[in-house]
Order: sequence, then C-alpha cells, then structure tokens
Amino acid sequence: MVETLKVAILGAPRVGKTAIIHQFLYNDFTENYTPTGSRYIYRPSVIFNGNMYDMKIMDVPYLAEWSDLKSRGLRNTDAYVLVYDICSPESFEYVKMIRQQIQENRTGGSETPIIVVGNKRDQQKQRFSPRRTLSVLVKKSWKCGYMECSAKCNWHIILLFKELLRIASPLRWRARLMKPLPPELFCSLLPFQHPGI
Ligand SMILES: Nc1nc2c(ncn2[C@@H]2O[C@H](COP(=O)(O)OP(=O)(O)O)[C@@H](O)[C@H]2O)c(=O)[nH]1
Ligand SMILES: [Mg+2]
Repeated sequence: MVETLKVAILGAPRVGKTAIIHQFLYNDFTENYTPTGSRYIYRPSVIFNGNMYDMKIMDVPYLAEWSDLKSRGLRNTDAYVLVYDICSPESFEYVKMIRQQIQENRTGGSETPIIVVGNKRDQQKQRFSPRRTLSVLVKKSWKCGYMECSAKCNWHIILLFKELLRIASPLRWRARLMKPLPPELFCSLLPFQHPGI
C-alpha cells in the first residue's frame, strides 16, 4: 500500500512558500508575486529511497494563530515546514510564533517534525542575521531541523523535500536512533506524477 504523507508549508506572506513548491514540482520560478488566497493542496507522488509515497502538500496562506491551524485541518499533518525570508526579521518572528504554538498545542509536542527553512539564499548579502546564530537557536533550543534554500536558483530545494520525507515517514523513528543514512540512500527523490492544476 502506498503511504500518504501530509505536510504543511507555513510562513509569513511573500517568503516564497509557493515558489518552493513550484520549483520542486514543476522546475518553475516566477518573479511575479501572486498571493495565495486560500489553502492550496498539491498531491504529487514521489519515489524516495525506492519507496513510493503519495504526498499531500498544503500551501497555507497567512494564519494569525494556532486556532486557525486547527480549524483548517492542519493539526494532524506528518510534518511542518516553516519558511522565513533570510532578509526579513519579521518573517522569522512569525516562524517563531507558529513553532511555539505547534509545539505547545499539538499532541506529541516537541516530537512533531518541523523544519525551519530560510529561503531567498540568493540574496544573502542582505541577510539580517548570520546563518549560524539562527541555525543554533533552531536546532538546539527549538529542537527543529534547519535549512536554507533558494527557490529562485533551485538551490537545496530537492534536499529540503528529501529531508522532509525522511522526518515525516515512519522510518524517522528508526533514523533518529541511527547515524545519518549514507548519501547514496538519499539520491532518489523524483516527483512521480504532477497534480493537475
Ligand atoms: N530572490 C528570490 N525571490 C524569491 C525566492 N522565492 C520566492 N521569491 C519571490 O518572492 C515573492 C513571493 O513568493 P511566493 O512564493 O509567492 O511567496 P508566498 O507568499 O510565501 O507563497 C515572489 O515575487 C517570488 O518571485 C527566492 O528564493 N529568491
Ligand atoms: Mg503563496
């Protein structure tokens, strides 16, 4: 049976949530900004480490707080991606708030798989804080994963989804007890079928 993995992409407006998903699924990027009006669901199938997964990727517009998250059926996702713009401190504050609300309210608390993603790495000359400061905070204090990417340059986008699958799939429990898997096991992530949009 093909396993379904539900993941939610959250973050302040304009940080590049939709751009990250489109780069992953369609190898496409546009400079034009079209606000995502309501939650949009993509359902690609992917092959990861020789297994096929049906993904449900939820592109979530701005939510003021956790109660919105609950009411939109986002409570029981397998993993959350919290995106901020490395040039925008406000977008990091938003990620901080949402992360706290997820960990305080969700069953499983700090075990909830979360990856914090700093997008727009191509603009890193304008970043508001050194990478290391934020990655240490996120990894050590928040106990979340941390990555940076650029949807514009298609940099680390596949890596992000590989990491997402790794932490969202049931194998994550085994993976946590083991050393990181060797790189050759991470080499196969292929969007298998594009959703019709
Ligand atoms: N320079 C740069 N711009 C980006 C990147 N990702 C997204 N953008 C731009 O940022 C704006 C907002 O992107 P969008 O994906 O719609 O943001 P969302 O509101 O979080 O879904 C758009 O104008 C994109 O072209 C990136 O990695 N680098
Ligand atoms: Mg959007």
